[in-house]
Amino acid sequence: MRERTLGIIKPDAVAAKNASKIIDMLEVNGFSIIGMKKIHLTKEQAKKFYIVHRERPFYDSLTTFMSEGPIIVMVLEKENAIEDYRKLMGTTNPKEAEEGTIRKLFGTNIERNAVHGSDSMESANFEIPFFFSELELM
Ligand code: FUP
Repeated sequence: MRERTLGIIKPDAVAAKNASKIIDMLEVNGFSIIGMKKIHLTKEQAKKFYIVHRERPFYDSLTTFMSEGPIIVMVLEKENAIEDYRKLMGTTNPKEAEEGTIRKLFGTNIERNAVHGSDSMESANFEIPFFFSELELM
């Protein structure tokens, strides 16, 4: 089934000028970029985006990191996009990620791990409209 997922190039990867390499990997792997923009989240916006993690010990540090500099948010479309993009990203901790994955190539540690991707249809249905209005995706 053709699906949409939300991808984010995080502040570490944007600052390191790895965004174009990551976008290239997405295109080579068959993802269509339906929407894309560069934004700088406030801490409050980052807290809203990661609200599911509010009870976790890393919530404060994660949301400070996600608001430290600009990010690139993208709606990606392809057959099986959610699962396939998770595979292309690699595990949360870049040190454990498979060779050739985005996090293995561009991540630094479990927090500064270069990219985000929706982990389920339910997450995608929250995350896509968080950043994109219906009009932007027409
Ligand atoms: P993922 O879906 O792979 O992005 O991972 P999670 O949803 O488990 O975590 C969301 C983000 O929280 C990760 F991308 C990085 C951050 N995190 C930490 O900083 N420390 C942790 O121990 C776990 C996650």
